[in-house]
Amino acid sequence: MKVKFILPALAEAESPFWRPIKYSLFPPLGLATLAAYLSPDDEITLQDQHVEELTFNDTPDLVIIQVYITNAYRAYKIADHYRRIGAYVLLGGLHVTSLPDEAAIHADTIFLGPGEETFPRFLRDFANKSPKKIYSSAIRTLDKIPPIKRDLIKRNRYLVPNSIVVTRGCPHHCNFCYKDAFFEGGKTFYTQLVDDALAEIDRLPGRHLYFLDDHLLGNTKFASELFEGMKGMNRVFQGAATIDSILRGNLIEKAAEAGLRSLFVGFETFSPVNLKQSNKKQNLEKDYGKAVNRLHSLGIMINGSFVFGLDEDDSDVFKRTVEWGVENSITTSTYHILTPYPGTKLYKDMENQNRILTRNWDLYDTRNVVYKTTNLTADELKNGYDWAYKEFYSWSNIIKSSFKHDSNRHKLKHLFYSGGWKKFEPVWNFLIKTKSLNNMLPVLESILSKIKTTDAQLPPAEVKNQSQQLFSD
Ligand code: B12
Ligand code: SF4
Repeated sequence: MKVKFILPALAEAESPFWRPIKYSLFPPLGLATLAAYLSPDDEITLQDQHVEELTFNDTPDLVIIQVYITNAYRAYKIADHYRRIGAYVLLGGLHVTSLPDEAAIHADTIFLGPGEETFPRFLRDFANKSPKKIYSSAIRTLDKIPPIKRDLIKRNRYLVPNSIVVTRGCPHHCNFCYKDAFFEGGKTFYTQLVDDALAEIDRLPGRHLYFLDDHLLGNTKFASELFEGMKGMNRVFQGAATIDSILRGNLIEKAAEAGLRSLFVGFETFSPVNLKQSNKKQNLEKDYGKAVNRLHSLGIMINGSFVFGLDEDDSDVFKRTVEWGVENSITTSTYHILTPYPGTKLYKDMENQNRILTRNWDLYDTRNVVYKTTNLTADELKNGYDWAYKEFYSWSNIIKSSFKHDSNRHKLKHLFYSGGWKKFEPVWNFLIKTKSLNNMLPVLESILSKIKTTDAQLPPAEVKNQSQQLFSD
């Protein structure tokens, strides 16, 4: 059987805001996970429109498309094309789970929730010529899942080919998050067996890993054993976790020992009213500064996530948030305009209050205001958001923020990581065009290498040597 997997690109791919590098980071892990359930006799192709042109002159028997909210319209068009030429088309992923009726019009079969149990079930039914219209995931386990079919991934097109997920979901329930909607009808947080996770890590070449788990520290026992097993594997890795998990116990030290060098942290807002409204209990009454200091003392860089437009936000929120980030040496900041994704509690609340302004899903990219605001006007919110990005990533703030670290090596790492990410677009574009992005991996690994305590407070001449070393060791 000829099987084609497609990850369509989001609408933004055709806009002036398109940053090719942002979408050349991670390969389509979800699709490569599903491909592992096919038979060795199947002829499989996988195309990711973020990094390659899709071909439409083929005639696959089965087409499998992953639908995010911001690629939904494009996904539907691609699905319509393949159905017209007689292929059997499957749609699944977050957006299909949130809005099954919308997606069903464009598919032969749709899938709700994760695919590890439903996709093999479908394959059996398909072989028996009795596929159903809808498969809904009820059994949630990652035990005995086959190894991801990574040979389908064109590694040289991605900056971070070694992405990995060892858990699914998250133990928390923030009301703007997709997670409860996607995992409805079963467990909303579960992990792989530690040995299976370690085996998957072992299969990945090089040193660098990026854990895409929503909350890598979410299950203390699992994470502890994982980090214990990773000691001595000589890895450097990045991941995501919540404030409370950074402050609690000594899990974060274990993570650092295993190779954690940069962490995505959902600070989101400084306002307790906003936190309560978002059901973000894990951040309430937590000392953000203390969490930051703890990470820095372990040599871990921080990617802070912040949301603008929650009901208590006023016109000062942008300045306050950027200043805090710079003062606290946050390496990279990801700002979002609050976005009510269909299926979330936030969406339901806003719908009940008649606050949803548009259902054009292309605009649900966290860069546009799609709902009626309260304290801020829509223009203030959009302009403040644009200003915050510009201001945080101004050279003066990057330098100021980098030089607040105690250790000279940390100063340099911060400078290269943050400056490199936002200020060298032509270099990234060149690497993407020449399909040589993965040549940057050793540089990234070097920037993420360990900060030794002896690196602190080196004299200026040493700082220069260190900067040369960053790109050579
Ligand atoms: C990596 C990632 C990205 C990457 C690229 C995605 C890629 N190459 O796969 C980048 C950086 C490009 C990205 C960008 C954005 N992202 Co993003 N991203 C993620 C992240 C962290 C991991 C995705 C992942 O690999 N998961 C692991 C794999 C195994 O799971 P999976 O992909 O969901 O696939 C499983 C199921 O969905 C299902 N499945 C999927 N498709 C199909 C199809 C069929 C037929 C079947 C049977 C099953 C099936 O089976 C798979 C196995 O269980 C998720 C958070 C998360 N933990 O999922 C956010 C997430 C998907 N991103 C999100 C957002 C908001 C964005 C942005 C809009 C942010 C922005 N402001 O720019 C953009 C736009 C993305 C787009 N393309 O439209 C939201 C999506 C919300 C929504 N309702 O759509 C998420 C959920 C984060 C969050 N908590 O809000 N993202
Ligand atoms: S902590 Fe993060 S992943 Fe978990 S529910 Fe909240 S926003 Fe979603």
